[in-house]
Amino acid sequence: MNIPQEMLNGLYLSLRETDLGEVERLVACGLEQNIPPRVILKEGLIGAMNLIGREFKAGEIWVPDVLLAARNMNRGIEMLKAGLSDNEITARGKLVIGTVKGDIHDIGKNLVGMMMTGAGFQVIDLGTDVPRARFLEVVDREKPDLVGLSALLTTTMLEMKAIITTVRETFPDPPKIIVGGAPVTERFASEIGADGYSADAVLAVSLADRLLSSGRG
Ligand code: B1M
Repeated sequence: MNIPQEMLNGLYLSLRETDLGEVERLVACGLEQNIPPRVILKEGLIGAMNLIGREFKAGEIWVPDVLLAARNMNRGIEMLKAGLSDNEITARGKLVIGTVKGDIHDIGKNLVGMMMTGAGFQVIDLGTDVPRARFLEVVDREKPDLVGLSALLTTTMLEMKAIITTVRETFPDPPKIIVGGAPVTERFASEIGADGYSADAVLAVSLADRLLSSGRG
């Protein structure tokens, strides 16, 4: 069953205008009309978030708009979760993300996490100032496809290399590791052996897709 165009437009506008009540109303309305939760998720919420991501990249909207849109989208996903299989929730892959030890900057990392959620990844956010041991513990438990490391300080970005080395030494089949943050460059990422670097949250989604499809291919 397809989702009515009117509902698609409504979901996009309510996320764009950060109208949480309207997001909840439309998701509830879709469920009442027996539209499958995976359709509401993929076509409705993820479709709308992709458009919002493009607007952000084009400089038409700002960081707080995206953060609020993504927060409201998460509320919509919560309402759908009971009707989604684990497979449908993690369909595109699982990401563990965090800001490395010694660093409490989280705006960019949150943006990346939210864009990835918006694109259909399951995101486990470890927060900020995350010790290496915590990354190891969660990778061991969750077996993610990807680990995302964020750093905003020239001092803390060095911690990324230590995490990459330790993860690879610890796990025989390690997840792909992507890095980002204001001082991080493509060159630095390659020097520390990261699987990928992205300059912004929108590009992080295509990077993740690329890495996972090459891994699966
Ligand atoms: Co801090 N800070 N700060 N700060 N802060 C910077 C980073 C700094 C450049 C400011 C400056 O001096 N010009 C400077 C670092 C200098 C350096 O290392 N060379 C700095 C400093 C020095 C500090 C303190 C040490 C200050 C002090 O206490 N003396 C201190 C450090 C505390 C700590 O971490 N231990 C500190 C503290 C803070 C606040 C708490 C006040 C606050 C953070 C609030 C928060 O995050 N909740 C803060 C802020 C806001 C900034 C600036 C002004 C803005 C950062 C930001 O949120 N940008 C910043 C200056 C700047 O960057 N222009 C600065 C917006 C955000 C959307 O961009 O995080 O780059 P960004 O994320 C981008 C991309 O980088 C990418 O996607 C996002 C966009 O789409 N990206 C990824 C990010 N992570 C990614 C991960 C990926 C992929 C892409 O894959 C996993």
